[in-house]
Amino acid sequence: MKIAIICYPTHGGSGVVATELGVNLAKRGHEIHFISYSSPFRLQGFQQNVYYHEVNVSAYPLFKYPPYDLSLATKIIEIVREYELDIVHAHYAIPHAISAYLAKQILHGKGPKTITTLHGTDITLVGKDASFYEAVKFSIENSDGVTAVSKYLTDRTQKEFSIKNSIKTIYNFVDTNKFNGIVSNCDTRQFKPNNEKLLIHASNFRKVKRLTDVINIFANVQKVVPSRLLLIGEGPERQAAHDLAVELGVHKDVLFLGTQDYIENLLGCADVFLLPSSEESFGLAALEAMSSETPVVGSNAGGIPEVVDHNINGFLHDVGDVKSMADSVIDLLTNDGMLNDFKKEARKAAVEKFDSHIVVPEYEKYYHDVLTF
Ligand code: GMT
Repeated sequence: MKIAIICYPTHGGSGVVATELGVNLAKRGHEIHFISYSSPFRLQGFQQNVYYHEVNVSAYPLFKYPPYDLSLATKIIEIVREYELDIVHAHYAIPHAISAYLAKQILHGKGPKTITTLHGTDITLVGKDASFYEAVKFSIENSDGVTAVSKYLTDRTQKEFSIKNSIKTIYNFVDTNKFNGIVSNCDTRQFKPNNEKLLIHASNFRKVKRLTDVINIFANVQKVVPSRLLLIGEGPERQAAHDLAVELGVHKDVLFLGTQDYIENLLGCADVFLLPSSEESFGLAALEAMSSETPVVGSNAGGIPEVVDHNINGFLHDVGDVKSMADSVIDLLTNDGMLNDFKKEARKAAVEKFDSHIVVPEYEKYYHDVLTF
């Protein structure tokens, strides 16, 4: 098949999933055309069967807000005409699904089928906003196929947007060969000079990630277990997290590593991954940690319980229950047998349920179903 993948190029989960999907489909012989405003960060080096097309947005002074969605629709039309695509797959509804719909209308419905994958905040936070709601609902109802990354997100979309067409749940996935927990190129001595235990968190540091809970959990753990905390990412809550770490006197053991392109080289260094989010459709970073043999302690919000099995490969507590989360981390870090069991179970779940070899063919099959419908 010839497939266009529309995505954000940044470090967020939706862009990661879209890029990994395209790369995996290309390896399986499909022709993949990424369309975005810059090259997706996980698209490194030349890849057979992969093309990248950049959307250029006009900066005419009249535009206070340059209309990216129109430029994207125009680019989709160009690529459809030039390469005779079968499928345009939009990742994240806003504005990608709307641009795909517009392109299809301009092509008089004769173009490729359009598929939208919902990733989370396009429904639960941004999409719910009154300024987007109707457009998101319309774009979902007018896609030829719609997928969501967890059952939770499927149900929530159907309920909150009163969507009548079916939404297929296709879980996010991980390359378990790449995220394999082998950390030979990870200088653990820099992170734990006195052989401390290591906690890790990776996100975009937005409010929804509850970064200050991460610091509070760590401060509680540190009272009992000599440990350090690695923070990967950048975002609006960074300063608040730093200030809290100073206030609690743990800042010397909190390492802000900034945004990292090769997170697989870090996740396996840690003993526990923290994910106390107030909202999470899936939690891709948690899955990448599990694949790296790092169990997860976090909240039971949204789709996280579909990824992390409480008391088997991690521990999940109510949002904001920092005390229970810290107690669970302490249990793991003070019981080597338990920690090893949880590490093995985390890896097993990633390999058996969420490996790219299992999930990517589900997308392939879904494409066939939509094309033959
Ligand atoms: O978590 C974010 O804020 C980034 C966001 C994105 O769209 O890039 O992540 C969402 O999509 C990921 C990939 O499907 C999911 O694993 C995340 O759980 C989801 N984030 C939220 O629902 C908050």
